[in-house]
Amino acid sequence: MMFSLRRFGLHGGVLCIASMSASVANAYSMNVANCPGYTLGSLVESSNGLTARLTLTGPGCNAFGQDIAELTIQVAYQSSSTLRVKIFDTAQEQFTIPESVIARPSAPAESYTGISDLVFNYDPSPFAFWITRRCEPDAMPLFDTRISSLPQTPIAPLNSSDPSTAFDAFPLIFEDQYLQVASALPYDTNIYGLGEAIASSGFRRDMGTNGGTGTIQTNWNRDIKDPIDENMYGSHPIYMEHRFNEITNKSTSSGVLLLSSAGADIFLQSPPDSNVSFIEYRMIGGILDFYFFSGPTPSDVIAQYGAIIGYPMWQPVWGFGFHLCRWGYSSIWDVEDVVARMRAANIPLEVQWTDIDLYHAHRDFTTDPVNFPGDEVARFVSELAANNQYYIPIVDAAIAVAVNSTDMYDPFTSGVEQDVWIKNPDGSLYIGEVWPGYTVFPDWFSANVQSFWTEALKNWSELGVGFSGIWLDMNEASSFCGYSCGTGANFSALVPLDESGRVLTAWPECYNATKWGSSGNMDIDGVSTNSCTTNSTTTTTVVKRDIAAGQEAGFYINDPPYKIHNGFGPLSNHTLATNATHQGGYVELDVHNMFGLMEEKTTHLALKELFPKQRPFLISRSTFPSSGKWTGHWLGDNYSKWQYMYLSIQGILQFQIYQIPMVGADTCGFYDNTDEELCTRWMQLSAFTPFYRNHNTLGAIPQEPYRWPSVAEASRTVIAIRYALLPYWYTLFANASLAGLPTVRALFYEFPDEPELFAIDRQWLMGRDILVTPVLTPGATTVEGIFPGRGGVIWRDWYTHAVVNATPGDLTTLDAPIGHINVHIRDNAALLLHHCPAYTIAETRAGPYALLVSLSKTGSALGTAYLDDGISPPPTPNRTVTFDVANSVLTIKTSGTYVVESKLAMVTILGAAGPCVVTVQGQLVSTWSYSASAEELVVYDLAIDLGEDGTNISWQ
Ligand code: MIG
Repeated sequence: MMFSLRRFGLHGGVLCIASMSASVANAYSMNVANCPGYTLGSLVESSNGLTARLTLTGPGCNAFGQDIAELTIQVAYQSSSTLRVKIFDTAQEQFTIPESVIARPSAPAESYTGISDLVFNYDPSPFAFWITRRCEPDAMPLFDTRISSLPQTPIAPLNSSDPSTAFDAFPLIFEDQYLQVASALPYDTNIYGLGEAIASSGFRRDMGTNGGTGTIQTNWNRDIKDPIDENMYGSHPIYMEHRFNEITNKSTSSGVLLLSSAGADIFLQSPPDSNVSFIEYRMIGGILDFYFFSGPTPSDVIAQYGAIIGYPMWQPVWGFGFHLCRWGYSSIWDVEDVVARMRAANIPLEVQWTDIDLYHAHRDFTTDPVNFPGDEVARFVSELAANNQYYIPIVDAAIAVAVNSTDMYDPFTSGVEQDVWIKNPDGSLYIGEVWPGYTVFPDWFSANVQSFWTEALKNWSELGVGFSGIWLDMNEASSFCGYSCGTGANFSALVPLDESGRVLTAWPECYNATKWGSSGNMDIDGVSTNSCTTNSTTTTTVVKRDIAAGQEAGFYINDPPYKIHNGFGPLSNHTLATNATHQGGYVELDVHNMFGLMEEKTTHLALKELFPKQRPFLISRSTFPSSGKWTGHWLGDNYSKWQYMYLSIQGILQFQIYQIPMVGADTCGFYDNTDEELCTRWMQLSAFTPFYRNHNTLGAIPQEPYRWPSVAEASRTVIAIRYALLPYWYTLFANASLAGLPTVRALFYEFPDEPELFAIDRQWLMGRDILVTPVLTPGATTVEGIFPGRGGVIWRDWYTHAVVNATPGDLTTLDAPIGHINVHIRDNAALLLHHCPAYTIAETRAGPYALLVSLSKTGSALGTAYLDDGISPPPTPNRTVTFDVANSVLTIKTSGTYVVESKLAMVTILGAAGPCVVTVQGQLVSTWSYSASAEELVVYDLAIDLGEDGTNISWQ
């Protein structure tokens, strides 16, 4: 902590109301070509790696800060798959993420030196390092900072008005306000991750090849309606590389985490006339703390990353139900009516949410006395609970400042007493502005914040707001005014913002409001008639700024010399200012990107304390590495556009890499009005994503799924499929929490040697076995999809069980009328299902199970199900059931202590030859049927106890 106190002392007296700018010109050279690099010395090897000194080789270049002369490098073999390279200033004055915020595994007891998959190699002077695979010492390294000595054509700026995107040299730079490191990569290799991003290039990041402009990924969390190719709510400096060898036709994946909360630009580029691509990190603070993961499969890389930052939290099983929300419910009775209409339409509703409409004067932890009176909210929530339904309210990050002495607002005043608010450098309260007017912000580093926050949630709950989970919003953190605009202000002069009169009039692409009116209704009962083409690409461009803008002498806390490509320009815009000050001597500049993470952790721990027998449920907007330990995530403020429905897929895939698997989009779209067809398709798509919530903005037409018959019908169908698949989802999530494995997978994760899959982001796999091919365009009655496995895999239709006649390695056209989403089952699979999907998850779970087996060409299948009570925080009694099919015999193995009440009632075997006899536990049974056309054997009226080991069913 001493490092940040230094800054506190140096800059503590400056209270910035407006952006400081242009005081000292030319304080820094802005030229990286003269940077001398470092020389390695004093190397000491240990059983787990090495430590050495890095000394600046010549006079500092002071490119965008002051060069730090003495560095320490520590190399540690963390496990056979994971290698850490940490380079920090020997004096330890630079900000370093405390273990209290992100705990990491301690050094292993055994030594992996000499046996680990990865090898650290280095040149002492100029110091450079590269990471190779032990078994492939001569292959191009996975990471290689010798790029500075590679012959390069200088790369012109990506944008001529923005010299900060020029690359003419790649020295290692370690300054107080600027760190730079670059690695060569194979030309046009496949890179995924580095978000949070909505990339116009798709899930696979743009390397600046094939006409692409390359990627500038900026990490500076901000509250912004889902932008394309700009920084947004969260920061995740982790990427996965999937490297394809064109000679062997084999692929291997690896991963790189640079664990830093500093504001950063990360570039992916390919110099013209060069045969390499590269990644360059430019960070405005912190240290270099790299973790390298050896894979070799994509799922391995993701799991290895999880082992470092922590596996995702266990979800309560009801979290997989359908969630409904909007901003703009007028009262609790309005919400109650929505719940009743869902039931009347027989569309399952598991969790009803409310937005800030609930609040009194937009203040957290209150209820509006007129429209959402506490006792009525309490009654509403208890009625939901009586029906096995749940309730989630929103919590905004900012807390209103009481406006005068008669204004009783306990969360603010008790927060003052307990000293939990973020401060200005002079120690006064930092006061920004959000929905309720002037606000303070919790300091998650403060000593009392945990007890304060737990108490606030507890009081709210006692007021009648009986929440089962919490929705965290505005935690980038969002503030609508510049700097501490409320310091010294007249508090009563700023009233809560009111947007209640807002009416949105924009529509999805191709919606014809003249023809169809302002209800979103269309003439599509069963068949889409809305044929048109969409080429509307809503793109936004980063405002490029000159790197020499706004200099200050010494340490520039308000305006760091290197200008990252923040979409809002100056770092303090629309958020807490970089000079906002935390307990422990931390400054916002260093910890900004962790505000959301720290709020998630605090809220999660509060919920655990309030409800010790229940798994917390959280959904949050701003995330950082390790957020998945505490929360799930929704993809933020998208638009009711076909384009954004497509883009939601890459978001869901990305967050699997980030170890936040519980993720989903605002279904039917948030901003602007949706329409019947888009909402139908989106309700279908999201049913096969982890977090399934329909959410809508203030002033847009209602979009609850009962509003249109076609949407209602499609929703009933897909929710029933989702609830049937719940044991499968649940097992995938258990494997995420136990071993870090991704729940949703890009196709190439399972078929890594098929390059035609590397850019596929219009389809995905649920786990290993379920392939989803949604319609993403209006007016469609068919959809094209690829069936991976190049003909070696049998894919069967979920609905008909028919084998797909797929074109190996290429697109196949499938029927997709409006009420239908294509779902296919992989072969060699055994899926435990709920036999009777019901209105709620509790009722569904109380019913019997079914087993769906899809045999391989050789008649085999294998599947596992993880079962527990779905509520209690692990460790809790659980059971693992394995279904193994070979030689026309299904054997069920089971272990664990959890008692499964529901019986297995039906077994369906796809791909079975027509049998003469069927036996259960060796006894002949007559309760079976066989369809030769579908090669489908169904054994019914079973009552198999999943707690009994060794049950078998055979057919001969
Ligand atoms: O400034 O609470 O992303 O889901 O409906 C907007 C109102 C604040 C932003 C969230 C959105 C939510 C909205 N919030």
